[in-house]
Amino acid sequence: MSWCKVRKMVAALAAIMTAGLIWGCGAFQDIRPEAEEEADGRIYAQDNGELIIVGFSQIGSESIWRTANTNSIQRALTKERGYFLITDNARQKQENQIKAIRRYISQRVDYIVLSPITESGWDTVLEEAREAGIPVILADRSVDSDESLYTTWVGTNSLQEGERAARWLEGNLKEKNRLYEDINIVILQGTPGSSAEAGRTAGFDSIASRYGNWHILDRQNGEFTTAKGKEVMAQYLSCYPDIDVVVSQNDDMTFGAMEAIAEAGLTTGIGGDITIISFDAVKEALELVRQGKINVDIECNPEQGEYIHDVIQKLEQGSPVEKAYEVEEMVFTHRNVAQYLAGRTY
Ligand code: GYE
Repeated sequence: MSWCKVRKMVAALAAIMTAGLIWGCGAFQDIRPEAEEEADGRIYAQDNGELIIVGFSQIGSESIWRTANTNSIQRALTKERGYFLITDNARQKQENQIKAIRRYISQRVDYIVLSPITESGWDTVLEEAREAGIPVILADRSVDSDESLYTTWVGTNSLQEGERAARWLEGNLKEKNRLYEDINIVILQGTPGSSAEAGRTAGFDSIASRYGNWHILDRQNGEFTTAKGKEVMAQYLSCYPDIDVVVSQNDDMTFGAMEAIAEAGLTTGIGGDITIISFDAVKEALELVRQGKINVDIECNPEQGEYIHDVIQKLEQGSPVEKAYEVEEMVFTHRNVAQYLAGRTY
C-alpha cells in the first residue's frame, strides 16, 4: 500500500473521530406560514384556501451550491403561491432522508421533493410513497431505482459537465501545443455514489481515456466541502511532486485545494503552476475565474425551484409532465465570465 494511501487512512480515521465529536445539527428552519390545521388534519391558509403541502428532503448544507439550491426551492414554493413547504436537512445522511420521507408519508403531504445523496438505496421508501399515493419529484441528483417509483426528475446533466471539463482541457492543451505531452492530473471527487460524482467522473474519463499521456495520478473523495478538499489536496501535494492539473468536482473543494496549493508555495490558473478545472460556477468562484486563478468553471445550475413549481402546478391540473427536466448550464472562462458576473443570482 502506497505511503500516500497509508497517510490518507490515518487522516480519515482522525477525521471520523473528530466529526463524531462536533457534528452540528444544521437543520433548516421549517417554513411554517401562518397556517392552521383543521379537524380533518389538512393544513389551510388563514384565508381558508387549502395549501399544497410539500415535504422536501434536502441532502444538507455542505456547499454554497447546496444552499443556493435550497433557497431556489424555498423561493418558489411559497405560501403566497399556495404551498406549505416543510424542509428537512439530512446532514449528509441517507438514513435521515429516508426518515424524513417516512415522516412526510405519515403527515400525508401532497408531494415529496427529494434530492438523493446517493443513487442507490431508495427502492423501499419510494415504494412506500407510491403506496401512499404521494408523487415524488427528484431534485438535483438522481436515483438508480425504477423510474416508475418517481414522477419526474429536475436536475443537471453531470455526464455532460464531466465531458465539458475534458473538452476544455483538450482545447487548452492544444492552444499551448501540449496535447501530447505527459500531463499529471489529480481529481477531487464529490460524494462517492452520488449521480453528480458518477456523471462528472464518467464524463471526464470518457475523453481522458483517449489520451495515454494524460496521467490521472489519484482520485479521492473531497466530500464536496472546502475542508476536505484542502485536506486531500495537501495529501496530493505531499505525494506527487509534479501535478499539472486539478479537476475538482465542486467549487467548495476548489477553494480548499487552492488554499493548500498556496500554502505549498505554488500558484494556480492562467500562467500558474497548476491548472484548475472546477464545477458549479458559484459567484465566488467566477470571480476567481475573472482573476485568472481558476482556469475554467463548468456550471451546475442550482436554480431548480421554478421547474419544480411548474411540475406541481401541471400535476395539480391533471396535465402530463416529462420524466426529466434538465436546467440550462454554461462553461465559464476568463474569456466570457465578466459579462455574467453582475447578474449572478448565486
Ligand atoms: O456540485 C455540489 C453539491 O449535487 C450537483 O452537490 C450537486 C452537487 C454540487 O454539494 O456543490
